[in-house]
This record gives sequence, C-alpha cells and structure tokens, in this order.
Amino acid sequence: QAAKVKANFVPSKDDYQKVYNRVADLLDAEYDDGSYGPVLVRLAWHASGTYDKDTKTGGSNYATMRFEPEALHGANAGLHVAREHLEKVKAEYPWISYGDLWTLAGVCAIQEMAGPKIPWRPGRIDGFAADATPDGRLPDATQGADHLRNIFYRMGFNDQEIVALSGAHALGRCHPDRSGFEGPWTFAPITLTNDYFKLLFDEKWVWRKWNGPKQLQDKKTGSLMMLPTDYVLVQDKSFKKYAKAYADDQDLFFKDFSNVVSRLFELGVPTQQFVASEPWIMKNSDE
Ligand code: CCH
Repeated sequence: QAAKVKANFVPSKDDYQKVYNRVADLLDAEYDDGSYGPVLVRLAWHASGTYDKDTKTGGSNYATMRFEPEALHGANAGLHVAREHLEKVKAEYPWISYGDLWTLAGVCAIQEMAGPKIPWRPGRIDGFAADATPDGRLPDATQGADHLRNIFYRMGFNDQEIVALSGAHALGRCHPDRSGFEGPWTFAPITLTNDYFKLLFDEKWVWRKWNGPKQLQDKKTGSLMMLPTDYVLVQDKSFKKYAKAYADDQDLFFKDFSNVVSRLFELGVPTQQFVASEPWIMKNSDE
C-alpha cells in the first residue's frame, strides 16, 4: 500500500480538492433516493461522534471503524456501504488517510446537497484497532433528552449545538435492515434544508402502529418519520427554543450547522496534526 505513494509527496489544497471533486462525481447513483450523500454524512458523523472530551479518546483521527468490533457496533449497521463506496476514491488517491477521506466526503456530501460550506482541513492519520472506543458512545434513538445530553455533552457540545447537529436528519432515511426504523424525515431527503425543523412544528406526529421499534409518523401522509430522539427536540424546553429558531430561519440553521459540523469532524484530532492553522473552504464541484 505505502509503496504506491511517492515517498516525498506532500499533498496541497488542490490535491484535496481533486479528492472532493471525485467524491462529488460519485454521489449520484441509483441508490436509495438517488445519492450516496446521506450515508456518507452518517459515516463522517459516526467516525467523529465517538469522541470523549475527558479522556480525549475516539473521534475522527484514526478511522477505527475500519476494524472489528467497531465496524460491527449496532449504531454503525449499514455504514460498510459508505466505506466501500469510498474505496474507489481511496484507490485513486492512496495518499489520503481514511479519517481525512471520510470527513472530506461528509463535507462534500453536505455542500453538494445544497448545504452550507463546511470548513475542513486535513491531518488525520490511520490508526489501529486498538485505538477504537467501546460500543455505546453514539446516541440511541429510542431514548430521551437526558441521554442526548449525556452523549453530546461528552463530545463537548451544548444544547444549541445538539439541535443544530440534529438538523442533518433533513437528509437520508432509516433502513429496517440497518437500524430497524423506516422512512425519511423530509420530502426532499437529498437536499439540505431546515425542513426537518419546520416539519417537527408544522405536522401532527403520531406513534406508528407496527411491529418495528417505536417511531412517529406524520398524521397527514404517513410517509415521513421522526425518531423518539428527534421528537424530544420539540418537547424539551431548552431544545425547543433552538429548534423553533431553526424552523423560522434557514440561514441561521446553516450558519450554526456549518460551525458545529466543522468542529464535529475535527473531534479527536490533535491540533498539531493539522497541516493548516485554519480550516479551508473547499470549492463546490460547480464553482
Ligand atoms: Fe442520525 N440516524 N442520529 N444523525 N443520521 C440515522 C440516519 C442518519 C440518530 C439516529 C439515526 C445525527 C444524530 C442522530 C444522519 C446524520 C446524523 C438513523 C437511521 C438513525 C437510527 C440509520 C439507518 O437505518 O440507515 C440519533 C439517535 C441521533 C441523535 O442525535 C447527527 C448529529 C447527524 C449528522 C450531523 C444521516 C445523514 C442519516 C441518514 C443516513 C442514510 O443512509 O440515509
């Protein structure tokens, strides 16, 4: 593997832009709602969201989801699809680390799905299975506000940031063979909007009657879903305040989402490893 990379090759911002562009080329496909974007965002998030600020373990630095048992953690079910998809890019740009590739792919997916710019910089290194964190660090969709706070405070985020991050559920869908839940959160699951927050307030949500795990559906069409942890954002007073602000103002959501996702993707990476003192803004494929 290492032999394929020229010994003294130091990639520039342009080289990372080439990787971004290649990920962008490969987004559209006959897969789910027509794009690999949502599952790539989920990969970048699950690679980063294992961080614990007290022990400074976990996070995106070592890309430990490549190894078992982390690859088999329940929360990561289905993410092999995203990892395998990105192997095509890795084969063409073997010098990039997996942590950089996964987070850059998440940035690309968000930007290409009409989201805001996500400042990003490279510097993650490939680690080993021994660097993996134990199961249970990612959120459990069946739980409530206390659980969300325990999980996200451990990463170093506050209530406003928990709500902003949750807006990612404008994208993608739940798969019965992955999480057990079923369906999309919005009518436009491959475009980032603040619809997730709008729908939380504007629709009447009722518990779905089915054999699967407890989830809500919109009363009007029955085609949209919310997880118990999504619904908490309009039940808990502190969360609700931010959810309402994002429902009313997509620009505010985009600004806060950009800031918090940029930080999320850098969790667990020692500052001295970054090659640039400030994160970069990568160009969209049509710029
Ligand atoms: Fe999420 N998410 N997520 N999520 N998630 C699922 C899918 C996506 C929770 C549970 C689930 C974030 C936060 C939470 C995405 C991004 C983010 C699924 C369905 C569950 C369950 C998985 C499946 O069946 O395929 C819970 C609980 C939380 C608590 O806060 C955050 C934060 C982000 C990103 C910033 C995206 C995108 C998806 C769609 C994936 C796809 O394949 O379409």
